[in-house]
Order: sequence, then C-alpha cells, then structure tokens
Amino acid sequence: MPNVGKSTVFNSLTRAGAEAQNYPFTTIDPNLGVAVVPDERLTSLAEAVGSKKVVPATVDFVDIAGLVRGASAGEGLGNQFLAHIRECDAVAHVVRCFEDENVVHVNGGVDPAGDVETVNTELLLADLATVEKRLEWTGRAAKGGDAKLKAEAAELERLRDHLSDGAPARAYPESGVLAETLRTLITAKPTLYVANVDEESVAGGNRYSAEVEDLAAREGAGAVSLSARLESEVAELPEDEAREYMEMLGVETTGFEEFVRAAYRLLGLITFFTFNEKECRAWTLREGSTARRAAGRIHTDMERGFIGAEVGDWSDVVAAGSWARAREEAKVRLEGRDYVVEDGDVMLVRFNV
Ligand SMILES: Nc1nc2c(ncn2[C@@H]2O[C@H](COP(=O)(O)OP(=O)(O)O)[C@@H](O)[C@H]2O)c(=O)[nH]1
Ligand SMILES: [Mg+2]
Repeated sequence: MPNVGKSTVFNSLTRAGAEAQNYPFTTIDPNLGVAVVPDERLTSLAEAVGSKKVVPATVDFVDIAGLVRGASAGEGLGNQFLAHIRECDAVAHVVRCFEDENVVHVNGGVDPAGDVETVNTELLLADLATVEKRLEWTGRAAKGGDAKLKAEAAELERLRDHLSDGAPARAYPESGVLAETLRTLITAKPTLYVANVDEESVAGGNRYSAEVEDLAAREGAGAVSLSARLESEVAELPEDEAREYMEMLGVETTGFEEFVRAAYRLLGLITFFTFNEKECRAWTLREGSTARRAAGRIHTDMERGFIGAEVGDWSDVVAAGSWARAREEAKVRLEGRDYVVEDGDVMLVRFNV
C-alpha cells in the first residue's frame, strides 16, 4: 500500500536515500539498495585470523511503489509494479500499524488485515491471469493427445481453483509438474510481513501488529515488527549513540537485525566465511549447498577447479585464537566437493584451474 513506510524501511536498511514523502506514488522507479547484513561473528573471526578488514554479506533491496486496488488491471502504474515484484526472490510486505493523522491512509484508516487483503488480492489476480493464460495454451496443446500436457492442464486447473479460493501459490502443494509455472508467480514467493509500528510499540508490538502476526501465521509466512521511523533515526546515529537510544526504548536489536534474520530463515539462507590477510568475508548461501557450490559463490573458477576445502566452525577458530592454532587443535578438517556447508563454517578452498 502507499504511505505505509516502505521507503522509510528501505532507507534505514540501505541508507540509499530513497524519497520518503507523505503522498502516494512518490516512488515511480524502483529504488535499488544494498544492505549490509549485520553479523557479530565476522568481527571476532577477522580478529582471530588476522585479516585487515571485514567484508560483510549483503542483501539487495528494491523499493517499489505501493500497489493499489486495480493494480492487476494496470491501475496506478500497476503492471510496472508487478513486473518489479516478479524479479525478486522474496517479498517484504510492509503493513501500516502506526496511527498518525498527519500521514494520509489511502483507504481511510489503519486496517492491517484489510490492507493486506487488498494487496494480496491484486497479486492473486495477477497470478490468476498468468495461470489462465498458461492453461489456455496447455489445454489447446493437450488436445493433440499428449499425456504429459494433459496432466499439466489438469494440474493447472487445480492451481487456478486454489488461487480463486484466495490462497497464495506458496501454499499450493507442489507436485513437480508445475515447478516452472510456480516460479513465475508472485504469490509463490516467500513473504515476510513487516508490521510498521509506532516508536512506542517497538518493544511489545501493538494490536495492529498482533493482527499481522496472526495472519502471517495462518499463511505460513514470516512476520517482524519494527518502527520504520525509529529505524531511520537509529540509522543516522553513530553506533554507540544508537545503542544508548535503543536501550532507552527497551529494545535489544534493531528491527533490521531481526528483519535480516527472519529473511534468512524464510529464504533458507546461511552464512559462511572466508579469509586471507587482506579481508575476512561473509557470504550468503542457500541451505543444503555443497562445498563446491559455496566455492562458486566466491569465484566460478573455484567451483570449476574445486579440489577440497579446509573447514572449521567460526566459534572454534575464535576460541583457538588463530587458524593455525585451530588446525593444531584438530578443529579444522578437510572436506570434499559434496560436503554440505553449515551456517558459521569458515572455509579455505583449494582449487586448480
Ligand atoms: N508516525 C510514523 N510515521 C511514519 C512511520 N513510517 C513512515 N512514516 C511516515 O509515513 C509517510 C510515508 O512513508 P514512506 O516511507 O514514504 O511510505 P511508502 O509510500 O510506503 O514508501 C512519511 O511521511 C513517513 O515519515 C512510522 O513508523 N511512524
Ligand atoms: Mg515509497
């Protein structure tokens, strides 16, 4: 929805300075921003292994304009917005949970469940159109008698009914037949609801954010509460002042840290680390990836010419005080290409091209 705090959230996450203004349709072009993933492990690891600097993992954010009723039919720049959402891996759906008479609410009043439904209906309608188009094509092609196409058409009909009932594609029981179609659907994307609450409500949430949490739980989506305004204020402060301010408000982590953690869970992401003299670096990886795949995150040559990797857990390395010492303590082992990387692994890749 317009005016719920998307750009404010985006700004505090990326400090990219997207225009946050008190009227709908400020954001016509998507704003791209890179957010640094906060990770305390990285600093202590860098110290232990003696790297000069740290390079944290990053998440790319796109700040898109609000969807309004009718967007699926092209209303209010609708098609453009939908196209931008399609390109993302996941959706952070910001929901207004703050009251402020100075900030116009496009539908009159604060109503999280109503807002969510309005947006989700547009996304569902857009997906329905995609599925119907595909069904038309497949149904026609299946008339030739191809069994595979017939099965796909039948499955598409089930998916269409599922969406027509108002359920998101991500809740559709995957049978494999529609994997390709599902990849193109917006409501198939992992979704994280972001309840944007008043500064006073960050610690405990409010009745609106409770509503958002409920509906997220029903849908099997993630939810976090944060105050976009507070986040943007904190983002401007030097670190120690930010800590002090947060303590005063009774919150331990910034909303962003929680946001990133929830997004990691939702997307099934983990972090692994690499280091050399110059830098100690955090990388994002899909859970369940092999050592060879992880090496490919660093460089394609490393994936191609992968021989093996020295692997240790970050906490063991920090406890040992150096990589050499961790080796001596047998906390570093040699792993092959099929080793499944774990969150917090430190990896030194050996490769040959
Ligand atoms: N009171 C209050 N106002 C907010 C909060 N977050 C955003 N706003 C205000 O709401 C207006 C719209 O914010 P913006 O981020 O541009 O919303 P967007 O249209 O969703 O991108 C701006 O005037 C913001 O200052 C908040 O947590 N509390
Ligand atoms: Mg905006």
